[in-house]
Amino acid sequence: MNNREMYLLAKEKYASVGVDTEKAMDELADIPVSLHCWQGDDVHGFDSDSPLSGGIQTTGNYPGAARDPEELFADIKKVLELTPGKKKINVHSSYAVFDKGQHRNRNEILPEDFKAWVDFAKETGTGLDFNPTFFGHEMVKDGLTLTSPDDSVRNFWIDHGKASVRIAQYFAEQLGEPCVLNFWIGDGFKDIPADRLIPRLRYRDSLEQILSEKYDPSMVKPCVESKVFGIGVESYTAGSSEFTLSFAASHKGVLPLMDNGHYHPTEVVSDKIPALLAFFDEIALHITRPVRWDSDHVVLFDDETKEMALEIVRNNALGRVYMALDFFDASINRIGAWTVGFRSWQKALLNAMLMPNDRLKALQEKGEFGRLMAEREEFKTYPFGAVWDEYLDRCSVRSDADWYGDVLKYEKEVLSLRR
Ligand SMILES: [Mn+2]
Repeated sequence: MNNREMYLLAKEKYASVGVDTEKAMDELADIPVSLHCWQGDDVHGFDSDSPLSGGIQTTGNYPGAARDPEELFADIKKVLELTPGKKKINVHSSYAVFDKGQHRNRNEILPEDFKAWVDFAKETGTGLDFNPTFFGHEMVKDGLTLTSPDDSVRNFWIDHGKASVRIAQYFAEQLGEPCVLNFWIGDGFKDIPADRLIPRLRYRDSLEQILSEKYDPSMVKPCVESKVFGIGVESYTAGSSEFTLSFAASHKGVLPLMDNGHYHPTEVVSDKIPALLAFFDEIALHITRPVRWDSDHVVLFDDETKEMALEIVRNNALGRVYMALDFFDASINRIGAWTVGFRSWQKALLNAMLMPNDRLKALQEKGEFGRLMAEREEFKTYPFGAVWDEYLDRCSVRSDADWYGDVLKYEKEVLSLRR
């Protein structure tokens, strides 16, 4: 039986419980998901030789990492080929593409330093999101940026933030779609602080100064991303969950961004999504896979990933949640890592759309919990795979399990030549 025949049977099976597979595929193909540029080169970027800081770390030294913009663009194109659905590219400011012989420090970067990304987005039909880069730079002093007691340090980073607002505005204008502008800093302390409040007050003031820069709030979506701890900042993180959530709640138009690697290992972001939807018009996510800590493993089609997608889909919040991937694995082929992660989130969204969510919600409302459990277990084994394959076929993306053969071919012909 071919994919099409399998799909037609699956379509009927789903229709029998009130699920419209055609509607699900149409809807999924139209929802942008942001693909992070930093999986391709282990978060190195192009603007600085400083080692990573801010408590994040890549592990592994698989050959073939992109070394310059041309290589990174080529690699991203390969990923676009192997993944279904609508995409944006998530760019960090450390990925500025300067003209030959040109260099600008992060406090002075200009929209034109990102024109290559705009051209790339136009060429590939993708959108763009933006992130100021508050790490991996010599002006990170004692691990601090926007919370630094040293005014020259703090002002440098405030200027970086303002420059980033202007770049996000430029992206949105050029591409005619909203640009998510995410603020994350790794500021914190290795050991027990003597004052937990002062750095947070400085962080708050820094963000307020940055966001006083002019932008169109319908097109630029500033977010604040929290974190629980990082390597070397185990005792205190200024931008904790309570800090960023309170900042977003008290500053109109600012969105909270939850990265599901940035919480204690027993907390789940799936449960936090509806909690925030009860208060915020829009929220943002970084989708990753934490293994015991913020390890940024490749996203899989696992239970928590499915549950996060379900919370968005069954609450009709696809138009309210900005979704971006955030992981970096340097121990395996990076194109494969990117592709598996992107496909996994697409699978999770499709899976959520194929659940008879209204029927299950009604059982909960009626208190029929035994039946709810029984039915949910049955739907888990419905022919999801047949719809997934049909979706890939319609998106002109390889639906056979050997798509990894394309990755290996690219490794042999392109990546292995990078030495
Ligand atoms: Mn993140």
